[in-house]
Amino acid sequence: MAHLWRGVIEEYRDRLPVTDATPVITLGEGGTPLVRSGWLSGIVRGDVWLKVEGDNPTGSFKDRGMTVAISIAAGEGAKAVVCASTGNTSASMAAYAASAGLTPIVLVPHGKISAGKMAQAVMHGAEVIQVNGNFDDCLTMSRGLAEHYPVALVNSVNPMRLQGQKTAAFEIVDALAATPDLHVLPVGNAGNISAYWLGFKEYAEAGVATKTPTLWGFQAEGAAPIVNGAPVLHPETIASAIRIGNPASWHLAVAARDESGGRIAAVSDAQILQAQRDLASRDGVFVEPASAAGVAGLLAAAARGEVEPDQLISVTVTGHGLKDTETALSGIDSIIDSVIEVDVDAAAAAAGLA
Ligand code: AN7
Repeated sequence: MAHLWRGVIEEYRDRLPVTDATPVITLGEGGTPLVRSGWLSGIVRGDVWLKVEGDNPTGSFKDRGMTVAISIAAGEGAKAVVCASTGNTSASMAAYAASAGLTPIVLVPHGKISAGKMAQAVMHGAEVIQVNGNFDDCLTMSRGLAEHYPVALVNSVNPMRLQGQKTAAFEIVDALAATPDLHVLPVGNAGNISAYWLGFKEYAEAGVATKTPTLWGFQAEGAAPIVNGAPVLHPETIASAIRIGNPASWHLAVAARDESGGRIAAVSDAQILQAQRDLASRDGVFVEPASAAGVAGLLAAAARGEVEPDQLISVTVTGHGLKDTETALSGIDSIIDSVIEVDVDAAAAAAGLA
């Protein structure tokens, strides 16, 4: 039976703050694959599923929130939209703004955005403003712009973003026809963990889900304000998407952690890069570094014997590996294995077949 996935607003309209008058700005986001990870399942002696959010239209989970935020902004007559970003929010906002005919204005930390994400914002027609500061400075500025100038703010402090992003939790429960015991994901500005908690709670309260999962969030060691219990003035990590020192949804994330009986912990850049390589080479799922933080955290917990066996576990991998090929390849000694002449036997020898 033919079925066209209609994007998260139409698929979950009755659970989203839209009306019949809201123009639906969609690129077909959501409906992303849930891929079983055999090696992770083996390591934790449970059943581990990856929610592959890099398969969204602009390559990250941000599209779920952006379809709702941009639709609402367009419906309210906005002409321009603004966000601060480590790269994915700006790529997503620029695409949805282009589709809606709005002017996208992007504030990013100078020199700290991957080339792929920058290309997306530029190609979608954004006014890209590089700021000599970090993400947190950009967010302060973007709030200031929205307060004093005719431009709508679509960072995740806009509650419409979390409303859209909660649909990922719905999809996991719908696809598994069960509620995970544990859900794991990266944490940066802390909107997504807050949104998942909204979604899981809503499904449980509506009786669609039988329970809520425990939530485990992972920050990068050099950008772990929630773990440290204090803002990080100069956050540093190779996972540029989560290089954030003062998350906007800090309190919501802590509430999600505590209400779910979960944890927010830190992983090192080395653990992140190893998890990224393992996901790519063992599961065939290529994610960007930040996206591997959840898997890195799950592995670290398993190594300490902290993962109970026989659990149903979902792990969100948040963005596509093609977003940042430079970082992915930075840890690889040589990306060219061999250069040969046009000769089958030489190819066989180079490939180790002969
Ligand atoms: C791939 O784009 O904050 O904890 O400005 O791009 O909801 O912030 C990106 C965040 C995880 C963290 N994985 O999610 C931005 C931005 C990827 C990301 C996160 C981000 P939140």
